[in-house]
Amino acid sequence: MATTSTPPPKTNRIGLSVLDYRGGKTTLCAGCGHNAISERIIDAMYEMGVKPERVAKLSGIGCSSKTPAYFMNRAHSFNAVHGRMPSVATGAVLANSHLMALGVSGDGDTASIGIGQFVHLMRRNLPVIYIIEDNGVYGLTKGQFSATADLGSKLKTGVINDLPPIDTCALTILLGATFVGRSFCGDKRQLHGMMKAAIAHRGTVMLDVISPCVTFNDHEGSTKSYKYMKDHDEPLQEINFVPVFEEIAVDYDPGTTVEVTMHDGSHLRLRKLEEDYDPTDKTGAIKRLMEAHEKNQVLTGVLYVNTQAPTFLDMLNMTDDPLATLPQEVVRPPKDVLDKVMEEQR
Ligand SMILES: Cc1ncc(C[n+]2csc(CCOP(=O)(O)OP(=O)(O)O)c2C)c(N)n1
Ligand code: SF4
Ligand SMILES: [Mg+2]
Repeated sequence: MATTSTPPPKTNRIGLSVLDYRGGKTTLCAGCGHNAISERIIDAMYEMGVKPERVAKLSGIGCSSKTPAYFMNRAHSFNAVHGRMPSVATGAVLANSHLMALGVSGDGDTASIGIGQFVHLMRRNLPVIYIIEDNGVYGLTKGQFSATADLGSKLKTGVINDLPPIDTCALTILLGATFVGRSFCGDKRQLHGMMKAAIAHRGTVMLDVISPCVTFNDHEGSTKSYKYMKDHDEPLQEINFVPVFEEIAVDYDPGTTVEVTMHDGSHLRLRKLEEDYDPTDKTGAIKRLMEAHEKNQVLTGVLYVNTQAPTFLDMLNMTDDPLATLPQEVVRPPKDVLDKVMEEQR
């Protein structure tokens, strides 16, 4: 008699199924952009075959900062104080350089209360993937404008924002982040490619992902709504990422493609939609962002990438073995050496 059996789940190159990358059930509002970003993180980590136990999820406070609970429940996790995730991330990476640090924050957590810590993280080129789930408001505290809200954007109550926004991409390109991109949670394909490249990058990745707050900032007059993004999204490139463990199939006309070789040998292919856009040109990237603001465009894609800059770990000349794993006899001078130092002070 024939028996029916369910086929074994599909697995990645380290033998894990996508279920191994899942987390708790989301408690965010249905349709919140942040949920779509969690899904892209799950897909990218699964496809890149990242061991969940190697990942340290870090966040601050906000709806966005709650999301690490909704993916990769086998990873390490630290929910820091509001706006203070960068210092926790720095400490974690310095103590254990083998961890892959994944910071998830909001526009309020980053650009309002957290701006002081954020700017110093960005100028160090610490290996960390820092994602801003950007909805232009403090969703968790019921929708006040954040520092990324655009000039003239309107709240549900009719209040108009009369302050200019902080462009986190222009700011972090200037500060020294080495992989800077902007995407939209509704652009599954683009965000997916960018996430995978972010995983392959060694240095600071800053991804600003426009992620509409359906409850407080998705109405007519908001510049961070699904409709506004659909009408004003200006993609710079078509992104194709080929991980080092996959065979490279040439599918782009080389004349219109920029290819970046990542630290692990993976290839990031950017088919230019704008002929003159060069993502390795820092000044050009900032200029193009400024021009987009003037035209009310939201420029998306890989805005800047630099795979040559030394990381904070290189600059500090850290040991290959993580500090956290070094035994006492290595990190602590023996008693006779300490006695000698004390003797010299007398
Ligand atoms: C020190 C401190 N100040 C203020 C608050 C209140 N608070 C909680 S979340 C938040 C803003 C969160 O906004 P954002 O980072 O954009 O996250 P979102 O909820 O929009 O995803 C504020 C002001 C707090 N928790 N702690
Ligand atoms: S309040 Fe806004 S940001 Fe928070 S979960 Fe709901 S839709 Fe998302
Ligand atoms: Mg927000």
